[in-house]
Amino acid sequence: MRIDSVQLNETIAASATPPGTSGVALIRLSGPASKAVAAAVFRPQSARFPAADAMPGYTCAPGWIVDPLSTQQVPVDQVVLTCFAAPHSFTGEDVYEITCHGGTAVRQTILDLLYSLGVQPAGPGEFTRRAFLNGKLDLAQAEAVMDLISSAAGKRARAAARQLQGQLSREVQAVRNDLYALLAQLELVLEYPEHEESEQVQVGLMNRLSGAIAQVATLAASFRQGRLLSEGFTVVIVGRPNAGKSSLLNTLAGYDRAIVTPVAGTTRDTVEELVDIGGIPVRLIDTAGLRDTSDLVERIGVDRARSAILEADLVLWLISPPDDWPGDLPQADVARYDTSNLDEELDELRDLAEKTDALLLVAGKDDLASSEPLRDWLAAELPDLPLVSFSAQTLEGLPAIRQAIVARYEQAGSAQADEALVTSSRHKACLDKTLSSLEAASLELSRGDLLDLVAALVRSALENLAEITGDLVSDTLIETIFSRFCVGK
Ligand SMILES: Nc1nc2c(ncn2[C@@H]2O[C@H](COP(=O)(O)OP(=O)(O)OP(=O)(O)O)[C@@H](O)[C@H]2O)c(=O)[nH]1
Ligand SMILES: [Mg+2]
Repeated sequence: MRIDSVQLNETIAASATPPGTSGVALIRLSGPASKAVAAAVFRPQSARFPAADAMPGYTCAPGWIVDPLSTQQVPVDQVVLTCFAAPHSFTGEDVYEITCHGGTAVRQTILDLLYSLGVQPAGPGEFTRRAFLNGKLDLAQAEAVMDLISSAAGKRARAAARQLQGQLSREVQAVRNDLYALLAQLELVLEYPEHEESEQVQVGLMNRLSGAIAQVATLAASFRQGRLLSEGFTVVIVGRPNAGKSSLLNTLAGYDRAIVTPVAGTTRDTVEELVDIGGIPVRLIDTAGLRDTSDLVERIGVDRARSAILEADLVLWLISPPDDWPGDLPQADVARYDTSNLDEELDELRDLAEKTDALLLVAGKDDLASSEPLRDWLAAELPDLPLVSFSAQTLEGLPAIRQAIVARYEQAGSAQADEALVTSSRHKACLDKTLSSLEAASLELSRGDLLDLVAALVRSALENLAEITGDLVSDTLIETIFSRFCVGK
C-alpha cells in the first residue's frame, strides 16, 4: 500500500471525545490522504457495504479497523465509519469519522495505527482552523464553536449558538456594506469635485455615517451583557463571621463546597464556585466574615472580602440573629434584644447602599425564633434596601434569592433574545476601534474640508471590522485564537 507522503503530511487525526472510558469514542481524520488511509485500515462488515474510498459523502458503514501492516491483518475494533466528502464536511476536506468503542486502549491503538501510517496528530483547534481557512466558517463563527464547547450555562451556550449561526457576522457585514457604499460616494466626490452639489451630498454622507456609528455602538454596548455570559455574573456573599455565608454558598452550589463550622472566622480566603442559576453562569464568591481582627491571616481574608465587594455585579449581605440573642423570647419584640452590636454593620450597609444599588440584604437563619424580630427591625432600619429571608436548614427563601440574581442580571443588560450579543473581548476591542475611527470621520466630515482624511478613517474602520470575521487577520492572531481550542475540534 502506498499513500502519497505529501498528502499524508497534511492529513490529521485526533480523538474528538474526551479521554477516559466511555461507551463509544470518536476519532476524526481529515485531509487529502484521509480517503486512502481510511481504505487501508477499514474492512467493511460484509460485501453489502462499500470500501471506505467508495463511500459517498454523508453515509456510514459498519466494519472492522485492521492493521494493514501486520501480516494477518489483526482486527483492532469493530466500528462505524462515517464519510464526509470534500467540500461538504466540517473542515471542507475529505473527513472520515471512526466511531469506535470507548476504551482507552482501543482508542489509542487506532490513533497509533493512523499515526504509524504517516497521519499527523492534530493540534488544538486544528479541525476548526482548517474549516476557517477553507471558508466553511468565518473567524467569529469559529470562536463560537469554542464558546459552545466551553459553555457551562444555558444562556451562554445559546449566545454562542447564535454566533455560530452567523448572527454577529451578518450584523458586522451589514455595517461593512454601508461603509463601502459611503466610501464609494466619498470617492466619487473626491474624483469629480466639480459635480459636487455639496450641501446635499454632505447631508447624505453624514446620515450614512451616523447610521453606521449607531449600529456599531449598539453592538459594542451589548458586550455589557455578553461579558457577563462569557466571564460569569459575579455574586459576592458578605457579612459578619458566622452569619451563614458559607452555608448559603453551599446551598446555591448544591454541594459542600466551603467549610462550615460554628467557629466564627472559619472562612479566611475567598471561595469561588461557578454555578448555573436560571441559565446564567454565576461566579459565586464566599468571603471571610467582616470584622476587625488581630489575626494576620484572617485580616488578609477580610481585605480580600472588601475588594471582592468592589468587583461584584451583585452583593448578598447576610445578617443573622447574633449568637447572644436567646431564641425563646416573645416573637417580634425586638425591644428585648440588644441591637447595639449591629449598629456598626448598619452604618457599613448604609454606606455601601449609597455607592451601589446592586445590593441585596439577606436575613439569615430564618428557622430560628429570633429571626422574625431581626427581619422586622432590618426592614424598619433600612426601608429602602431589598430584603429576603433565608434558611440553610429549611431552604426558605432560596427561590427568592435565585430570582433576585436573575433579575439583577437582566437589569445589567437589556439585550433582546434575538439580538446579536458580543461575548468576546477581542470583538469588543475591534468594535471600539471601529467606533473611534468612525467618530473621528464624522467630526472631519462635519468640518467639510478634508474629505480624503474622512475616507482614510472609514477605510481604517472597515479594517477593524474585518478583523472580527477574520477577513483581514494576521497569522499570529489566528495562531493565538486556535491554540486555545481543545484537540479534536
Ligand atoms: N439554624 C441555622 N444555622 C445555620 C444556618 N446557616 C448556617 N448556620 C450555622 O451557623 C454556623 C456558621 O455557618 P457558616 O456557614 O460557616 O457561616 P459563615 O458566615 O461562613 O462563617 P465564617 O466563615 O466564620 O465567617 C454553623 O454552625 C452553621 O451550621 C441556618 O440557616 N440556620
Ligand atoms: Mg464561612
